[in-house]
Amino acid sequence: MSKFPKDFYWGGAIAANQAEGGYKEGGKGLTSSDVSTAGTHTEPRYTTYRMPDGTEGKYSYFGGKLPEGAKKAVLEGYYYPSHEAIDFYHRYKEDIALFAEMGFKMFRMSIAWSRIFPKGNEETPNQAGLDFYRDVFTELKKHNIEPLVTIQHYDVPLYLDEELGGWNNRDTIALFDRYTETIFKEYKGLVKYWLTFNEINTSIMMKDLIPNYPKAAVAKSVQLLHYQMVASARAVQRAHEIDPNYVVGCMIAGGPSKYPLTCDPKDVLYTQKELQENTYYAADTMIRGEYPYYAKRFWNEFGIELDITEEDKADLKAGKVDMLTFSYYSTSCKTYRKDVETTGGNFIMGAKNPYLKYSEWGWSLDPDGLRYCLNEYAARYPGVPMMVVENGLGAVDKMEEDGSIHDPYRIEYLREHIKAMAEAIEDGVDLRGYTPWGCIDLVSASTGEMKKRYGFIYVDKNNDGTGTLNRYKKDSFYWYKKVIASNGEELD
Ligand code: BGP
Repeated sequence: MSKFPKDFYWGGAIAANQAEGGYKEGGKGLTSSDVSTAGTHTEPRYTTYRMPDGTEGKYSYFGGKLPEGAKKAVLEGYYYPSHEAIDFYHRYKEDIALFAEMGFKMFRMSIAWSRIFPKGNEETPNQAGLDFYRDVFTELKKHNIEPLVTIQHYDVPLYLDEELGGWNNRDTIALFDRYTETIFKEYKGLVKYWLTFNEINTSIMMKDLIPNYPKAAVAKSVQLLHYQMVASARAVQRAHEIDPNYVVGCMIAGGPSKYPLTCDPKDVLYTQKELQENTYYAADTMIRGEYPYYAKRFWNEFGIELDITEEDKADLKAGKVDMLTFSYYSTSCKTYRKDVETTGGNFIMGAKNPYLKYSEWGWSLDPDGLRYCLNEYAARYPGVPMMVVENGLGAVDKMEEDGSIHDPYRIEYLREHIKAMAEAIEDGVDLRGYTPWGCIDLVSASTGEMKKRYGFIYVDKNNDGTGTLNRYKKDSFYWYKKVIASNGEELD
């Protein structure tokens, strides 16, 4: 007997800026990703810019800064992976047919805000953008695949970001409201499940990622997060007004996926504090409708005077999310000591865990950690359903001469994580869906590479942008098809 509920949502996930391409088509405005170059595991991605006198340059988010007066710009001579990505914009029918062949019940994707409002502040939406997503949702419906739609997956219209202050400006809440109202009305009947912001907690995590991150920058990201959480709470209310059947979730980067490096109580307390600030702070607020008890001390330590109004508080209360979703790739270890070996990893860098193996990109492989996270979340938020909306192994795949791709390492990774979810369900966790990341190969968010592949479907495209863009089924494609058909029972 399968441990998964019979209507469990098996599927996969992508995001607009990493898959669509067509970056200037259908009236789309530029976004922050469109000015971001490709990097590698060791070389950062750069944002390119132009000075008023025409001088051109680039800077990296890690340590660099946009010079005074510069404007982010697409420049000649650079390669920008988002411009074509995997061309989902033109090939979505073929891709959705492949997802359907695997038996997908759910497909997580995002809407690019700049397709709907190219600059972010227009009075009326861009029809071609609305039509594009209508076509995609209609195609999904034809195949009985339920969309799970992320409203902002990292990507904001560049104009909004640069000229209007982006999420540092309270006024963006109203622009987001216009955007969400538009799409909630437009896609009523086609979409049921929404996620407001992808990995909303990542802005706050920067303080532990970048060495000597200035206090003022922490204050800025805490304020930005506040505006986003208010915007999210308004979106939840808006969604329920427009269609009471809408289910709106938050999306948190990682679970409580941090272990104390040692049993030194100092490490334990250090880890607890990190979890509170980086993970629970956002989840608690969005799920419980108010800031948690430890928020005040956190604000004080960083000298933060939060701009929060009575209306904000009322919105947070009235706009509690309906479900909790999160990404889970790996775990890390935390210690207050500075003299330990650290590891890479997507926003979870930390001390190396001697009990775990690591991927080529330095991410730990820890299926037990997923069961642990699901249980921790379930205990903290009783009655709140969950979905794991990102999980997977970024790896280099090799296509054989006959077009086959053997990816046993990916199958093994996913198998172990599915087993962990089954255990968690047996533990009593209310888990409703699983959409592994990059179900079709796409551009890596952290490095901009193509060779860091997650998919069941191989896309013939290289790091430098060459390739036919043809799609091929990997071994994991056939394997996942069996997993879905057996509702998670047949895992070999
Ligand atoms: C998450 C992002 C995704 C995705 C994933 C994998 O943080 O939500 O957009 O890209 O990580 O990361 P990467 O692409 O860097 O391997």
